[in-house]
Amino acid sequence: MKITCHFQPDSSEVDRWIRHFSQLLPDAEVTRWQPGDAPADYAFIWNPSRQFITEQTRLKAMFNAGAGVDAFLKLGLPVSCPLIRLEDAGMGEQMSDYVVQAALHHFRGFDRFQEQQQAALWRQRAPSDKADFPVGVLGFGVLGQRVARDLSAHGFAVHAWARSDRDTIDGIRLFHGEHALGEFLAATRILACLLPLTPETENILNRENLGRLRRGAYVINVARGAHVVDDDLIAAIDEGQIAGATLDVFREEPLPRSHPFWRHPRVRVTPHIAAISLYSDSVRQVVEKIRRIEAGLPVTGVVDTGRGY
Ligand code: NDP
Ligand code: OXD
Repeated sequence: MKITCHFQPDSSEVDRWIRHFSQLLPDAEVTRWQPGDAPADYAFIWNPSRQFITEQTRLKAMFNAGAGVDAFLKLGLPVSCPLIRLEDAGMGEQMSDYVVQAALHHFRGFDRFQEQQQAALWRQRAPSDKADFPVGVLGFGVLGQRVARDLSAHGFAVHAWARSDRDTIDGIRLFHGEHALGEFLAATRILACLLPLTPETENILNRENLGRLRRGAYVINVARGAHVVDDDLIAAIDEGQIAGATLDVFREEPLPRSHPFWRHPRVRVTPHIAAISLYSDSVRQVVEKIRRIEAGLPVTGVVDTGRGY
């Protein structure tokens, strides 16, 4: 079996992925793709080049080295075999830690305590009630569900928004579809975005939708930068409609040094680290799926390219 690995931009990371694949599949030939290479059976990719797609015509599947496939689909390349994304693979726990800390940070008023420390000001605050801070999770997929459950376990009242109709799960009220977005937002005081980036979800955190949240709501975006209209978010924070934001993802990454998010006192910025693809967990998942495909069994995580996730 031949597995080819191709990342753009090319990086030394590829060697580490190759080592992990070789450990789990010692009989497989695992290589870094070079133009003109013979066809492989499987590909492990991030942002592949057009030449790669044109040349690798005999793939049984392409595995995306992350959960989100927006970067791949944006390339507009023809896809003639299943495109399979990572499902959790160790990202769920990281994502949950990130969102729970951001929600608690806001709920417990730690931003204010940080400001007080800068002024050497000792001032206690009466505790808030979690019942007054309902959390809305945009996207109730692999990661959204994990985050929603863990927020709920921390005592928050949690509701979520997805595309397809489902009942309440584990006490989490579910809204679905465009028509229910307004009701979902109106019920939300802390918003966590875990949507895939698709034509329907791009710019979803715009002036209108931010204005539909409860006044003083807090925004956590760990999905993709293009979900947020940056100027609208800054305006909503400056007007007091939004209390602040924790942002892990941006339209342009790295976030340009001149971007106002860096210096805004109510915005916390992290460099796209909410959930990192872990070598061993990811490769174990991919190898398990390769074994299933070889055995003629179905696999999960196959991207619906028409739907965009
Ligand atoms: P999933 O595909 O499992 O879940 C996507 C969820 O979004 C589903 O519940 C889906 O609804 C919902 N959804 C999609 N389109 C719409 C729509 N138009 N309206 C309402 N709901 C919609 O994705 P994951 O949970 O695995 O990952 C989510 C995203 O997180 C990734 O796409 C990626 O962008 C981001 N990510 C960020 C990382 C980081 O480090 N910052 C790390 C990993 C991922 P339904 O259930 O009905 O299909
Ligand atoms: C992903 C990411 O999509 O790291 O996996 O953003």
